[in-house]
Amino acid sequence: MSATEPRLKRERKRSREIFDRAEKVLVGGVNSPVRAFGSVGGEPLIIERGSGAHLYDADGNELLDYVCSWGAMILGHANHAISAAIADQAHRGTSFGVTTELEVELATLITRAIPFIEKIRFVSSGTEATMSAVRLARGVTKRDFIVKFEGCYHGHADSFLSQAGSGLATLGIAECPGVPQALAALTLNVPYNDLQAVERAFAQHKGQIAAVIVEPIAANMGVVPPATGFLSGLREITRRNGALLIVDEVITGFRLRNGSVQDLLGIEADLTTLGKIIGGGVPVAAYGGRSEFMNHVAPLGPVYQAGTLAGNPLAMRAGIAALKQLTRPDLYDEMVQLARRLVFGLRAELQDAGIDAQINAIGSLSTIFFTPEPVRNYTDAKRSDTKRYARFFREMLDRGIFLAPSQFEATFVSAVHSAADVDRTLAAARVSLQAIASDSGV
Ligand code: KE4
Repeated sequence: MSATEPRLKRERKRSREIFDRAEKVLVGGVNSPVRAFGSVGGEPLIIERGSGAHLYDADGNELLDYVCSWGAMILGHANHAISAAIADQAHRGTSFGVTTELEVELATLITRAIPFIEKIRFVSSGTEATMSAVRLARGVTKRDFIVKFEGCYHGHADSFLSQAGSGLATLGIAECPGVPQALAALTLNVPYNDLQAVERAFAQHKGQIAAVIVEPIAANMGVVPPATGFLSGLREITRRNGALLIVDEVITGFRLRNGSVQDLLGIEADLTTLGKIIGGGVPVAAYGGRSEFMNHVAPLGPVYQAGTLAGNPLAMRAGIAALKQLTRPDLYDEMVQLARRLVFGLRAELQDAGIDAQINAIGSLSTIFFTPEPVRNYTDAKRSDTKRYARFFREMLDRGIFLAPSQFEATFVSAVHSAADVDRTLAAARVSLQAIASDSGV
């Protein structure tokens, strides 16, 4: 069967039956909203297993995976070393609620890779990491306001759920019900890449802003790279105003290099959050920074944060097995080369199909925006033709290519995608884009 033929040939009977049952016991049939495919239409996937760069649904359909569990699976699915480490630890105990040497080992791997993180605290999700980092910043500065950027997403803690990206952007939720107005008012949203807006926020809230939290490369409004000078400007403004800079690297941590993307972007945060890749596909996230800040966290200081399964040995083993593989020479160069092949190829296919679109790309991250204008912030991203993105998503999925089920997410190339995978993707894109180009604008 050619790469361009619709591949989801098998009637997805079993997937549909499972999803019907899922909808009876899981809210919307999912455990995270974006998995419901609300903005792209079609039936949500039911995945049975993954291997390398491929997923297999409940009906045995094979899919080439560019979601990679939202970036976590940089080494692909069922990575042998990670699976072996998890299997071994399972027989030694999965959680003790007491410190193990494994936590020290993973923390040491991270702090060696990111020296400006002197101390770390493991948690079980990116949300916990960012929520805790903001609480710490408020505790250290004794200030209440925070600045975040429209379209950035830092997890689902109350302070982040206004003008947020990812699932909220996907569902068009600008302000989330259930967040007390008094708390929401303490979050100041400004446009990404707009330093003047940040200056204005500080001028209007002198001495009141505890921190600025930022994705160093925005990936939850689709991929939007930082403008030249934006991040260094944030560093200068926060330092000048006595606020902390929190850089949220839940996606970018170990994504573009074996460590922090901040080294590539010329900044050093006061606090950095990590997740996804550092757990090797098992729940691990972390926040960390210089001891002068981290030592305010309990039990050393009064800023409280805790977690039953934080640093559990099963997760630590997975994270250690993952990070030890990211030191392989050329691993990142090869990923970037492959990502470039994909992006340049897609740009050529879009041009051949006569479709106006932008592809924002950096490292192994990219997003197609169906708009003729550059996408530099959330307002630009929302101008994209999301119906056309949804159509492209469905056409590609029918040909066995699983892209992000939302315009406001990123496409991830992993270390196990191959040149043949990219060529297969480009062949499917050619046919999909030609099918779309003949639509009346959808
Ligand atoms: P979690 O709580 O979902 O582990 O992490 C929250 C988070 C924090 N910071 C950044 C930059 C993030 O991207 C995320 C979570 N990412 C989304 C996808 N863009 C998770 C996918 C989902 O919500 O299902």
